[in-house]
Formats: sequence, C-alpha cells, structure tokens
Amino acid sequence: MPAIDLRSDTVTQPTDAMREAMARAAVGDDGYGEDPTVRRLEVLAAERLGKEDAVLVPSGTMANLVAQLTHTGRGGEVLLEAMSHILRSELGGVANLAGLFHRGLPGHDGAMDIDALREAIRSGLSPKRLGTALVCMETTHNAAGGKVLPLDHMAEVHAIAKRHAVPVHIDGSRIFNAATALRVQAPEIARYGDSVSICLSKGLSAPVGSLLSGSKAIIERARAFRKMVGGSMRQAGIIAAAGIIAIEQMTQRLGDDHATAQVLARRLAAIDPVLADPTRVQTNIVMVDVTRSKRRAEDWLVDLKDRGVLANAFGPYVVRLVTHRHIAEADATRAADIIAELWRGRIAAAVPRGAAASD
Ligand code: TLP
Repeated sequence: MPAIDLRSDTVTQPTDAMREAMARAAVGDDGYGEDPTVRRLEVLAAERLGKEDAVLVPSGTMANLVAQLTHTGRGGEVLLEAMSHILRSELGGVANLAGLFHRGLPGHDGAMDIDALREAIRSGLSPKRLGTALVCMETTHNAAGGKVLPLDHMAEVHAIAKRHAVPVHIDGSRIFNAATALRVQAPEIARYGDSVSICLSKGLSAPVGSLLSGSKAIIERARAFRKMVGGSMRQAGIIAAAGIIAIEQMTQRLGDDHATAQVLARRLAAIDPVLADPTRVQTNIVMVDVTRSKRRAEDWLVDLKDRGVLANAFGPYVVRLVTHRHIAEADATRAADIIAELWRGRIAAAVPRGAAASD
C-alpha cells in the first residue's frame, strides 16, 4: 500500500492536463521577455489577484526574498509576525541577502499583535532607531496551522503601515486556500498588500513556480532583483503552462482539501480532544499536539512512517498533517486510526498505573 503522505501539499504531482500542456507549451527566451506562456501566466496571476502585473519566480522563498529586496533599501527593519515562514524557514535571506533587520512581533493565530505593531513601526531612520522598511503578513499562516488572517485584521495592519508610508508584502503562498475559507475572491485579500506572493506548487499541484504580484512599477523593479538572485529563467513556459492550469482549474478544488482536513481533525478529536481541535482547523493543515504522550514529534514521525503515514514535525511536540489532492477521505480516516492506535499505546506507557486519565 502506498504511504499516506501528509508531509505537505508541496508533494502533489502535476495533473495529466498539466503534463500535456507542458509538452505543448509555446516557449521562448524569457530573459528577452519572449516566452508567451510565461507572459500569459503572469497576466493571469495579476488579474486573479487584482494587481497590475506579476513576475514568475522558481519558488515561494524567492518570491518573498525578491519582494523584500524590491520594497526596501538596505539597513531598514522588516516587521512581521514572529512565527511567519519568512522568519522561521527562509534561512535568514532577509538578513543575509536583503541586508535587512527583522523584528518578529507577537501574534495570535498568525495575526500580529496590533499594539505591538503600533509600538514598533517607525517612519524613518533616527540616531536611535532604524526605520521600518516593510511590514509582512502571511495568509494562510503555515505555523499557525493554516489559519486565515481575518480581513479586518489585514485592513488594520495595512492602514497602520500606510499611515507611516511603509509598504506591505503578503506571503500568500496559500492565498487561494484563504480565499476559499473566507468565501471571497483573492483580490479581497490581496488588496491589503503592495505586493503578494503566491505558490503554484503547493495545493495547486503545479511542479514548480511562484509569482510575485503588485503594481507595474513594483514588478518592473522586482524583475531586476529576480535577475540578481539568479531567478531569471529561459524557456520557462514549460513551467508556466502547468501554472496556468493550476490557477484556472485547481483553485476551485481547495475546499475538498479543507473538508478532508476536517475529517482528519474530527476523528483525532474523537480519539482524544487534546490531539486536535476541529474548530481551529480552517484550511488544509492539522496540527496534532502529542505532548501528553511524552514522546517527541520527531519520534512520532518515525513510528508513523513505519506504519505508512508520512508527516512533519512543527515544534518539539507538534506533528503537522497537510491534506491535498492525493489524500482521499478514506486516507484521512486511515491515518487518524493509525495515530489512534499509537496514541493509546503511548498514553498507556506515559501515564503511570493508577493515575487519572486526565493527568
Ligand atoms: N512551506 C513548506 C515548507 O517550507 C515548510 C511547507 O511544506 O509548508 N511561504 C509559506 C507560507 C510556505 O508555507 C512556504 C513553504 C514558503 C513560503 C516557501 O515556498 P517554497 O518552498 O516554494 O520556497
């Protein structure tokens, strides 16, 4: 039986339609702006996000890096929620390559604390403080378990930044999941960012690719920084052809992944409510709290793998499960049952004989 791969929605395989479109794609040298398929994708992405233009880059990490380079001069401070992907998982690109300082602000469910933002934001450089170069938000928020930022929160962050003439970037790697959960069109979310990055290669199943979108001026500048970091490609229409299908056909099915995540979370909660809370699962990510087993998440991954379930650790006692196109409801149920079996064994081992089950 093949493994049930819940490590990430990045594991999704391209669809047959994508493979066919890639084989047939009209291509040219994008270094000369001559790839018609890349251009079609960029125009389509901009239109779907309500922006003037977009630029294709190889990865979400590069989209965020290029955004930071584009919006800032060296030496400023970037404010972002402390658990954001840019801060936690992009290997310090913000400092190493963009020459920027970052400040992680406390947050709740991925939403930065508004008072902390008000306190931290500064319009310009002074002998005592760096000026704020950029404010970043992330929706859906990965480390917060796929949480969707409320639109009124995004509006408030945006308004505060604008009052200080500070640009805003949205890491919208999973913006279409957020739009699906909020039942709005993506521009309703994207409007709170001067730039928005999106990923084609997560739940949308394309093999490669991300886009950075924004005004014509921002994207023109971003093209230069994309070149600088080595992200300018040649016959990239091969990639873009799959990306077009990702945007045109795959965004509509993300609700299925959210429903599967609900199945998983409900079944886990039925086993033990400490494991997962379905009311906190808004999209396709389920965080499983294994603290009570007194066994670390990394060790859980080994046990799960032995039983044919692949997952990721997100913190010492948190296992992350991500649903996607290749996870059917039956897979979610089976994965939950495997976790249940392990859980019962571990809890029996972790809780001393005679101790109350609620210890
Ligand atoms: N997220 C990946 C891993 O890096 C953890 C995943 O499996 O979820 N922004 C957000 C919000 C992301 O979740 C990711 C990738 C990125 C940016 C980076 O995208 P890539 O991997 O294309 O560089």
